[in-house]
Amino acid sequence: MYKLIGSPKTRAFRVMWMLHELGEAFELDPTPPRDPKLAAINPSLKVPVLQDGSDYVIDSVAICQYLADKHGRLTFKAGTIDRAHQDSFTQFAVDDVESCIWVAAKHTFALPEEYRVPDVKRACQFDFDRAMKSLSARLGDKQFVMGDTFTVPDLLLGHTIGWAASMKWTPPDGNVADYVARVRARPAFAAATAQRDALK
Ligand SMILES: N[C@@H](CCC(=O)N[C@@H](CS)C(=O)NCC(=O)O)C(=O)O
Repeated sequence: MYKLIGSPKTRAFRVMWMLHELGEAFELDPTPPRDPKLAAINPSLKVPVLQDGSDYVIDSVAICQYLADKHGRLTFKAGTIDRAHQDSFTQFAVDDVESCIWVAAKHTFALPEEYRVPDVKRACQFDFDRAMKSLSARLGDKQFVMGDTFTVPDLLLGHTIGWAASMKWTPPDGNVADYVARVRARPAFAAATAQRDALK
């Protein structure tokens, strides 16, 4: 059975959601970020970490893609043009969407206080709004970024754009807002949310 290490209030939530999508059993170890016990597994002391047998995989995106590949679901096959487009959306989720949210979050609470520059958040919001316009154009009237098939980048975008709402950043009414609502209405998202909230 898999073991997921990381408080579900963190990016570990993505992996929980993924495991629920796949219907895979897992043990949850809600270790918080920067816990010294992480040092032996991840020198950056970040979560999540997935334990698979005697192996540990770090980074939520790598873990989600690994699980999708291993179980042959929520992904196109490596080496196909569809996979190239899918991976392009994954990179977009990380580079264009997550990076501005994470930088803003760091300058709100994560960095030591003396390193926080509050004005950075305005620039991050500008970047986020730009990413939402780009996503709107790339998504068009498709159900999911790759068409009718829900894949790894949909999970990452659904999680990350939802996270942005905690800073009151939301996509304008339209195809992206509808897409995010659609993705977050999935039963596996509800199951992961219930599991997270039960730990509060
Ligand atoms: N790219 C990594 C980022 C992991 C990450 O930054 N996790 C946060 C919690 S969501 C963390 O552990 N932060 C501790 C720190 O930045 O020191 C991933 O997606 O897993």
